[in-house]
Amino acid sequence: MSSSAPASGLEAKAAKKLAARKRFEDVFPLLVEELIDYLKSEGMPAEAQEWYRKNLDYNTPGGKLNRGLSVVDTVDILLCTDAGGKRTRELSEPEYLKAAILGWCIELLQAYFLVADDMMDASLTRRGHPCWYKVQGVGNIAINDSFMLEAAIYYLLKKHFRQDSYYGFLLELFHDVTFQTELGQLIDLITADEHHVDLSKFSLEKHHLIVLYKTAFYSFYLPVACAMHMAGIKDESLFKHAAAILLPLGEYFQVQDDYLDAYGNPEVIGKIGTDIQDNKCSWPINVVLLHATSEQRALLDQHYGRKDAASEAVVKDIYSASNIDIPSKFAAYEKKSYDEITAKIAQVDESTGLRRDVFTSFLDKVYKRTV
Ligand code: DMA
Ligand code: MG
Ligand code: MG
Ligand code: MG
Repeated sequence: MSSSAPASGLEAKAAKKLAARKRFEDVFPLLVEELIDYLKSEGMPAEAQEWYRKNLDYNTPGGKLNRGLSVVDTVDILLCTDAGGKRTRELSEPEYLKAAILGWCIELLQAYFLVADDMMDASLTRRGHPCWYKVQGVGNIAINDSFMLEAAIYYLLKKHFRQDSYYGFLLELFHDVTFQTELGQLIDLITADEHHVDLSKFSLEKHHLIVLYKTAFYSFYLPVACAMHMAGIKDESLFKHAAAILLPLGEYFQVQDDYLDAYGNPEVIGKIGTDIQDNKCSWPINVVLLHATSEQRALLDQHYGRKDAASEAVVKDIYSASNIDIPSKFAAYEKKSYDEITAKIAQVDESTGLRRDVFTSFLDKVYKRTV
């Protein structure tokens, strides 16, 4: 296949995106070697080295890499564009490498959470493959494997950032955000009692708290805050300002995740939804509860949170019933969130060192996603 026509702007943009992703992906194997070398230096047997390599390779790359790539993109925007958005220089190779390592540390944090999350949620697939704990011979060893994914973060931070003035800030940030995420997972799990379904415990307020803590801090604030530290930003108020935009963006992202759990195509999202059977306080059920008739409510009380496909189907039928119509309510929510976040971004004062592009590029990565 050949074409003499010049690549359209869109094609050129897609090619650039693909190249950026490839450059980022190419850093990961170097980090795996550093981690395996550490095991070697500690005299760990070949079997342990191979196990850790497989854990790292199976669970870390292979996702959308939005979080990791956002660190690189943000460092690039902060260091290489002026107020107004004009490019002034390119990142040096060492600068790129450091940004990419920070990005991979966030992907490792994500891998750590997901390995554990899939066990706790009794999920079957992740990124189109069996969940790690479901892999032959892994089982409960996945618990320790999740800890070892987390440990990789601090090994790499120490190795590559110990000499930097902001090393302490990075450590504090990763620790704080991990704690916040674990708080979110805790309330997600205890609101989803497997043996006692009580829909009156759910509300959109509770949902807001769950998603803010379990997703927004680590997925949206953390990548940008890491990049801001690397770019030398010290002013606390700028971190607060960034959070005021990124946390609502993170909430929007988790509402998408909740919606896709019921309405996404498993072939595309790479995972089979479990929220209804798991009795989760997810976005669709909370919206449904606001609009259900008493007959629908009785059916929901009877079928939500039951571990069988027939009950799940009854619940999904109610989600799509004409008086409820979750897909159109979601579309409205999506538009409203986009408009609100865009308005917040427009208020960023670029003379402070922040850049609107940091936020628009993150928003563009997730707006109207189907994956
Ligand atoms: C994800 O919540 C949150 C963390 C911290 C992994 P979730 O269980 O809805 O995620 P998923 O749908 O990917 O299993
Ligand atoms: Mg889950
Ligand atoms: Mg979960
Ligand atoms: Mg989910």
